[in-house]
Amino acid sequence: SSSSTVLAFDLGASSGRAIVGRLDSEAGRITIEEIHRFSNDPVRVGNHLHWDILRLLHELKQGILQTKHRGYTAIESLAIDSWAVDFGLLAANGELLGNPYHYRDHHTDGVMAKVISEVGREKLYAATGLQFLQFNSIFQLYALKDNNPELLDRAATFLMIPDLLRYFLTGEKHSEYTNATTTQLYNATSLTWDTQLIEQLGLPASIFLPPVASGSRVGALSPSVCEELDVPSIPVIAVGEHDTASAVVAVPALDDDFAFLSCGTWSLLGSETDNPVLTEQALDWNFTNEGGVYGTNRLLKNIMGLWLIQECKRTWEKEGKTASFAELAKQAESVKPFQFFIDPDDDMFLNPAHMPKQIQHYCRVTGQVVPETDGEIVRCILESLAMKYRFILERTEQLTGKSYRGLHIVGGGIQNELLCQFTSNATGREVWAGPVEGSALGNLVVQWIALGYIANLREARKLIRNSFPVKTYHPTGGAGWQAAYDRFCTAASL
Ligand code: ADP
Ligand code: LRH
Repeated sequence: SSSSTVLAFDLGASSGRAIVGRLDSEAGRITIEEIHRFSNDPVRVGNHLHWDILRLLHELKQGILQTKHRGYTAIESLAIDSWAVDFGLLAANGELLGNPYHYRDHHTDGVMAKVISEVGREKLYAATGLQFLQFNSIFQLYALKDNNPELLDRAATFLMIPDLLRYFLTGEKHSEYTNATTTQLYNATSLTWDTQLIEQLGLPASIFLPPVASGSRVGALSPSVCEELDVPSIPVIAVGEHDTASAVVAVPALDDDFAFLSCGTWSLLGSETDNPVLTEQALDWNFTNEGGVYGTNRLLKNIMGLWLIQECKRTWEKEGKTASFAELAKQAESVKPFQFFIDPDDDMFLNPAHMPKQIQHYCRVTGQVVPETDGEIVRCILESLAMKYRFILERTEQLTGKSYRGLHIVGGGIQNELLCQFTSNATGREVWAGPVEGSALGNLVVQWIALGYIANLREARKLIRNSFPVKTYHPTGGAGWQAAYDRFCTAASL
């Protein structure tokens, strides 16, 4: 038949969703229905921050139940994608050891410097192609050596978050390629775990499973899950299980060379390249090379993203104020432009106790006007993000030697239209916003490629382009943004 229905679970750091996708090959159209959405709330226990992994499993099961309740009786497959770098460790008997740590946990503070001094910055970059972020799996594992050695001693298997949840659903243990490349323990050239590096750091090489290619069939819902939920067994596919890999699959680009911004909790800005870019300049600018589906490479940089706003919102809610993301953007809109800038990527913003105060602190110590109202703080964040996007977009062009007419933005962040407009203004280029559910769509289409319904990545992008609206933003506000950019660079010491 020419139509197919599959299920995607897309877990972001702020929320997760279950989305059913229907492909009508004859009409060349995809339609989606969100059947379940849930917040993803990390839990602080003592001094540590963990993911609530069993609750996430519970929510996946609720999503599967919803397919039944909504009459989707012929789901051909399902797949999971999620944020990168985090993992669980299994004991020899297959049980999960401890609660996976959240990448913003402070157990990796200071660890990166130790590992760099042991291995060398150049050597680590040449091997893995990965940007240095203090929470990469390599630093988390190294931190465990000191803080929780019993856990590492007992570990038999390393599974990243989607691998782990998939294992809970199927009983099969597999490591998926795109996510493995975010650990900083995977060799970008030999495309295998870097056993030499792993052993040099005194980590157990035996816990890492050889990755399966994205788009592989990796089992089916286990008898125990089927019995519990009273559903038929559904085949499970390992898609680009890193959410950013899936988001970039869904960029509805017409050009072969395009720049993208995957905009959610994080802002990931860069371009697809045929091979990892491991130059001195890329290392110096700390760009990353992450594995994509079907042999693609993503050259990009993490920008702190809407985390800054999420954290302000969470803080204000604790203080008894309630304003939605849309309302906060509205408050920001009426604030006078270009009064205060931060470097969104300053380490001080990774996980501060009080985000609004941290932003005020940054402005104070850099000798700027200090934002006081909630609207002013949000304005400061949005303008600073847009400026940082310009900065990284221009560096991306220098690294690839290409120039980009505009910027594709996908993800939940496109609902912030002010941010999209600011980004167009700051970059002086068109912004093409959509689709909003980028990662889930990338997840869905790779399932359809695996099932034989879509020929390849190019066809998948064309289908997405034909099926979902893309909103174009044109630069406005002219010279003001140019002059302000120089002030941003000064405030951010760039
Ligand atoms: P993740 O997958 O990382 O959890 P999403 O892609 O779901 O993140 O994007 C969530 C972000 O989108 C929120 O942090 C918020 O800033 C933004 N957002 C969502 N809805 C709106 C809205 N109606 N108006 C403005 N911004 C929004
Ligand atoms: C975005 C993301 C990003 C990683 C971060 C930990 O959700 O996967 O690509 O760097 O989370």
